[in-house]
Amino acid sequence: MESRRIVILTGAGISKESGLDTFRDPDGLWARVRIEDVATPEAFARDPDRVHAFYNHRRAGLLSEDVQPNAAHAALARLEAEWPGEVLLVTQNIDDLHERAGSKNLIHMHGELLKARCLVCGAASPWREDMTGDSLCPACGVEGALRVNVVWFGEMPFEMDRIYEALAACDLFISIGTSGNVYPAAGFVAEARASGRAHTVELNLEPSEGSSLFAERHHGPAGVEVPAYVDKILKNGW
Ligand code: BV8
Repeated sequence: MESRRIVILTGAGISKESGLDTFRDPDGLWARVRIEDVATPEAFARDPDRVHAFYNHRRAGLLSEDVQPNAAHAALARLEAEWPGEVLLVTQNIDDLHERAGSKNLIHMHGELLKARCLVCGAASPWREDMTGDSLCPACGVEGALRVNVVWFGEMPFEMDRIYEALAACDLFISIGTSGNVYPAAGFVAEARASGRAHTVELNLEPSEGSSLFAERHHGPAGVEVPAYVDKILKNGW
């Protein structure tokens, strides 16, 4: 019985064809705003309203009805459903397109745009409307103590122990739609290779920063490359 384990890492490129911005493409988010102004704890302490506005704009965009999971998201959900061994999907993305496509064994290492975290009680609650300095925590009711439940630069990503364990034990590591600029995610391919067992594959529009570390690379849009690769491994393995 096939029990080989697969770990998948996704980045903003997998959601591009669904209409969401990437970060470092010429038309990406960091071409319009500076990380230091909207995506660090210091930025939030300095100007919380500006940080709330940045995430409120992205949340409203994600919730618009023309933003839907694309064929790449669907292919990964199919792989999880049909592959006999474990498939762990680690996403850097804060959108909910993987869940909406049906993926279940999923870690949002950089958090979730549709969740609020309370700085008083620590609860993470579903959150779909604009967040302001007066918003009430759904769990404890305190006013004005909410932040978006994402990991900013300088903060510890979520579930790192579980991710490193999965990388050390996997037989296949697939990296999809990420530029390989941000750590620790950019170091995952090296972690997977360290076991000496994992086959490593990059599916990206263009070579990423860490492209040379992958044993196999396919460059093109995720909506084309991911379904093709999933079909291939479901039929013939790797
Ligand atoms: C950490 C959530 C310690 C918020 C994000 C100084 C102080 C403190 C830390 C640092 C420092 N200097 C460096 C660091 C480390 C820092 C870092 O790596 N900085 C970089 C800029 C050098 N990292 C951190 O701070 C991390 N925390 O280090 O804690 C630690 C260390 C080890 C172990 C444990 C703890 C926290 C980083 C998380 C920050 N939060 N997002 C939000 O979303 O607003 S990061 C943000 O950028 C995204 O979440 C994403 O994770 C990340 C990378 O972006 P990508 O997803 O790769 O997107 P990008 O646009 O870059 O690339 C898109 C790719 O898709 C491109 O290659 C493109 O060609 C391709 N593409 C485009 N279209 C398509 C496509 N591919 C396929 N199909 C298409 N159609």
